[in-house]
Amino acid sequence: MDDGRNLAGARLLMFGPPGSGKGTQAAVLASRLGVPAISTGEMLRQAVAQGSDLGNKVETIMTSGALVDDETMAEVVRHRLAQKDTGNGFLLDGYPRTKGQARTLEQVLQDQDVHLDGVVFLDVPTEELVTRALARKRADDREEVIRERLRIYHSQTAPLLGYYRDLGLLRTVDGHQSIDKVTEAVLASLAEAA
Ligand code: B4P
Repeated sequence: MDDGRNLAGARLLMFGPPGSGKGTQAAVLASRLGVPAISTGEMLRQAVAQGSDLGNKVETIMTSGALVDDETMAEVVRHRLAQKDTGNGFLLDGYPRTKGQARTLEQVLQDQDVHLDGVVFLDVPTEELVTRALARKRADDREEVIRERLRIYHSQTAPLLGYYRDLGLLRTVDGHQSIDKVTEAVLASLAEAA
């Protein structure tokens, strides 16, 4: 089984519907690959917890299940990807979520003269997503909010799958198995493509 060593320095995206395990896998994979895990959801939740200007701006939006606007997210991501620790690869989780965000990311990477190495899509059936999110009990994990996040995912985020498929970057992994098995499947799919 691949231990991820040949993927050191990779620039990867974790892609999938809310509750598919992007954050869970990003944390495990980042430590296996020796790159930072960058979760836009986590960064926003931290901003809310700190009561910063950004946090105050996004709190209500997040609790409703809506997406934070592209301009705000561009600022957050541009700033984060300019940090030194991303120089030797990163695992971006939860960004991009719209076509505008995908264009921003492309521009940011182009400005740094680097490119993405892979986009991992975690495929999980909808009812399992709802079950997982309800079990998680985060502030935005009420059933009607979860369903709204799923609706937005299908209308605004899922279309990006075709975009990354056309670029030859998409690796689809069955996310409906144990956390360890998903990790191994992700590493295997990336190693196959490397
Ligand atoms: P996120 O933090 O990205 O939240 P998510 O998509 O709901 O969760 P994720 O897929 O990471 O699931 P997790 O690993 O936790 O976004 C939250 C909000 O922030 C958004 O709704 C939006 O408002 C805002 N936001 C973030 N990024 C944005 C952007 N780019 N643009 C605009 N707005 C943005 O896993 C879910 C649960 O399942 C966990 O409890 C986990 O333990 C469990 N689990 C994971 N893998 C499992 C497995 N294999 N089997 C069983 N359970 C599993």
